[in-house]
Amino acid sequence: MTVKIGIIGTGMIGEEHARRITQQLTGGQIVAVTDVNLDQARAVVERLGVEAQVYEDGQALISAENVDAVMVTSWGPTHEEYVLAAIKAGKPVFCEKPLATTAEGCRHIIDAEIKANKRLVQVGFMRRYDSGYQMMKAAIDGNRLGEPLIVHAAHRNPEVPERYVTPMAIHDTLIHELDTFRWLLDDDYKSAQVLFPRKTRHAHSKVEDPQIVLLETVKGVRIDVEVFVNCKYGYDIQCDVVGEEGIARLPEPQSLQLRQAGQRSNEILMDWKKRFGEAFDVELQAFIDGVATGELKGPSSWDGYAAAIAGDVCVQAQESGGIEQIEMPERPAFYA
Ligand code: NAI
Ligand code: NAD
Ligand code: ISE
Repeated sequence: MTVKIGIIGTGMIGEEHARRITQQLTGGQIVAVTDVNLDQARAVVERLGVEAQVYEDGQALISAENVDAVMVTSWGPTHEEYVLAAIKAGKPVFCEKPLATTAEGCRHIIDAEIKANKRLVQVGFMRRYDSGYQMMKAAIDGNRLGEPLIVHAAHRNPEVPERYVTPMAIHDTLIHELDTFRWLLDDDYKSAQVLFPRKTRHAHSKVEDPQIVLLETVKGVRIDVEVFVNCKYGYDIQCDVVGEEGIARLPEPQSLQLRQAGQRSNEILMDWKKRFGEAFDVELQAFIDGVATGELKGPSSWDGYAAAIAGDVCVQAQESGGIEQIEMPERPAFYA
């Protein structure tokens, strides 16, 4: 079966995902696209050389008869509306992170999916498909470190645009760590605090940068994450899990070591596209296969909701400066 896919939002990642499905992956075909900027949607269809219809808006695309599955890759604030519409139409939907920009928005999606009585949503938390994180998870689950006690992590981007403001360090950036550590440690969060070190001169006026997020989990693991989105030197994702009997470190992306002109050096990547390229491939192939077999297995709406609850509390902690408690509701049996 070829899964016929419609893409809402043909910006940077929408185009990347469409290219992957068309040129690299198997079993999927882009048959429909839309974007608030219709010229951009047309340009992507042309650049990829696909036979896809350009729809006036997301709602029209979702209702199109030949669209089997939907991918939402538009701006975060638009995700909730499109995911709800796809669920209403009974169509599987891959939604880029965040599932919705608030926990309340995610809750609406959970309620709709439970009402539909079928798992229809996969959230774009691609780090779960990264081979490095998978090796770390296997080491933790195989008890090779003993019980995890501490996590030290960093999420660094070279720079961000003017529209990126202080809370986006949580909703747009830390959201990946918020999902990753729940999955990696098989745990949930209990409290959060955000500290603001001295601000870099490279950050514009509306973003505090860097930030340090301190999290505590239900099992008592302490996590520190440096979010530094104007670090200039590269796109750099770091993670160490300290256990009772050992430490697991996230592998660096493979790169050539050069000895030249009196120096030994390795390239550092400059953006997320290359760093998580293979993870995006595996993630989207899993979505296509899940649609084809009628069984989606990747990160669920519940994972999107859990990350959003913790994210909302981190934003409160940014504002209060204090330690804020994170209350996770009980997981419905539907998401067991
Ligand atoms: P972008 O700004 O390049 O693309 C977004 C596109 O959505 C634009 O073309 C815009 O015109 C379109 N759009 C906005 N509102 C729309 C609407 N209501 N209907 C149709 N189209 C609409 O943004 P980018 O970087 O591609 O990010 C898109 C999403 O992907 C975001 O949710 C972002 O968080 C996520 N993302 C995830 C990454 C990951 O590592 N998983 C990496 C980069 C982005
Ligand atoms: P982008 O700005 O390049 O693209 C967003 C696109 O959405 C634009 O083309 C915009 O015109 C379109 N759009 C906005 N509102 C729309 C609407 N109502 N209907 C249809 N289209 C609409 O952004 P991006 O970098 O591609 O990010 C898009 C999403 O992907 C975001 O949610 C972002 O968080 C996520 N993202 C995830 C990763 C990741 O690592 N998983 C990386 C980048 C972006
Ligand atoms: C972007 O939207 C992503 O999702 C990237 O993975 C992340 O590293 C970056 O900080 C975000 O802006």
